[in-house]
Amino acid sequence: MLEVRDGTTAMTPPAAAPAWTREAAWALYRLPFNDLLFKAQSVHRQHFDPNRIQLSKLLNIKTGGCPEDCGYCSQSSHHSTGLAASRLMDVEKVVTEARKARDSGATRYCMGAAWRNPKPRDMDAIVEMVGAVKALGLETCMTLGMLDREQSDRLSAAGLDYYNHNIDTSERYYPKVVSTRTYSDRLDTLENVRQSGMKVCCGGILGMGEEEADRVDMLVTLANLAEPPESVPINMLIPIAGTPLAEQAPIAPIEFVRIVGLARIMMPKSHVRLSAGRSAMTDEMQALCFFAGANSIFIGDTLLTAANPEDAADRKLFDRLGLEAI
Ligand code: SAM
Ligand code: DTB
Ligand code: SF4
Repeated sequence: MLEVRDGTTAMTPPAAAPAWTREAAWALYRLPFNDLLFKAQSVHRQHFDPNRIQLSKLLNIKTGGCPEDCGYCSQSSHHSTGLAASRLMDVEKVVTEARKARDSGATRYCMGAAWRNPKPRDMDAIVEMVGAVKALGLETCMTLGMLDREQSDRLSAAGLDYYNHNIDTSERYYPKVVSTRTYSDRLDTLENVRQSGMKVCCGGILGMGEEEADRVDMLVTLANLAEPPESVPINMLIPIAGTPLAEQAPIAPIEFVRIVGLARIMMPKSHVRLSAGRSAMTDEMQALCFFAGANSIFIGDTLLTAANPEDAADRKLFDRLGLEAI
C-alpha cells in the first residue's frame, strides 16, 4: 500500500508485466514432458475451451518472384523451385475464394503476398480486399512483408484484424536463414502494426537446423514484446526442393510439441496456431499439439504453395479427438 498525504492508503500501482528470462523459459522447456504438458493444458483451460479449434484458410494473392532470400521459401527468386510467379490476384477472385473457404468452415482468412513490402500502387486493391473479405463475416489477416507506418495505418483503417509477420527463429540464428533483411527490420514492422491498432500475428518455423535454445529464445522475444502477439503460428519446416533447406532433417516431434506447450504457457491468452507441416505429422503428433495448447489450424489441401492435409483427413481427426471446429 502507498501512504497518501491525508493518511489514507492507495493501492500500489500495478507493476509492469514480468519479463520472461531465458533461464525461466528454458527451465519450463526442460521439465519432464508430462509436467510441461500438464502445465500447458492447465493454462490453456483457464483461457480457452480445450475442445474447440479455430479453422483458418490461406490464400496466396501474389505468388513467387520475391526479392527476399528466405532459405525455407518456395517463392524466393533467389532459389530455383520451379514456381511460376504471378501478378496480384483480382479482388473478385479473392472474394470467390474467401466465400468457398467460409462455406468449408473457415472463420479466419489469411491473405499472403510474396513481397518484400507492398508497393504504393498495390495498396488500393489490398484495402478493397480487406473490406470485401470482412463483409463475408470472416476474421481477416494479411501477410505482405514489411510495412511502413502509413501502410499499417491504411490497413488498420480498412478494418484488417491481424497482420502476420513472423520472426521465424532466434535473433542469433536469423542471419543463417535470411540475409536480405534483419531481425530488427522484422521488429520494426511489428511495432508499426501495433501502433496502428491491429492485432499481431507472429511466430516462426521449427526444424531449420536451429538448436533447441534458439526456439526457446524465439518465444522469449515474442512473450517479451510490449504486448505479446495475439496470434502465434508455429510452423514445422516443409522442405522445398531447390531451397537451401531442401535436405534439412526433420525436427523430433517431441521437441516440436514442447515448443507448442511452452508457447501456450508463456502467452496464455494468444491463439497458438499449428500451421505449416501438418501433412508430415501423424494424428498422434497433432493430438499432442492440441493437448499442449494449439487451438487453430489451416484447412484446405494447399497452404500458400505447399501441401496440407485434405479436408476429409482433418474431419476424421477432429471426429476421433472429439474436437469442435470454430
Ligand atoms: N512475404 C511475407 C513474409 O515473409 O512476411 C509473407 C509470406 S511468408 C510465405 C509467411 C510465412 O510462412 C513465413 O514467415 C514463414 O514463417 C512461413 N513459411 C514459408 N515457407 C515455409 C516453409 N517451407 N515451411 C514452413 N513455413 C514456411
Ligand atoms: C504462417 O506462419 N504460416 C502460414 C501463414 N503464416 C502465412 C504460411 C505457411 C506457408 C507454408 C509454405 C507454403 O505454402 O509455401
Ligand atoms: Fe518472400 Fe515471404 Fe518467401 Fe521470404 S517468406 S521469400 S519474404 S514470400
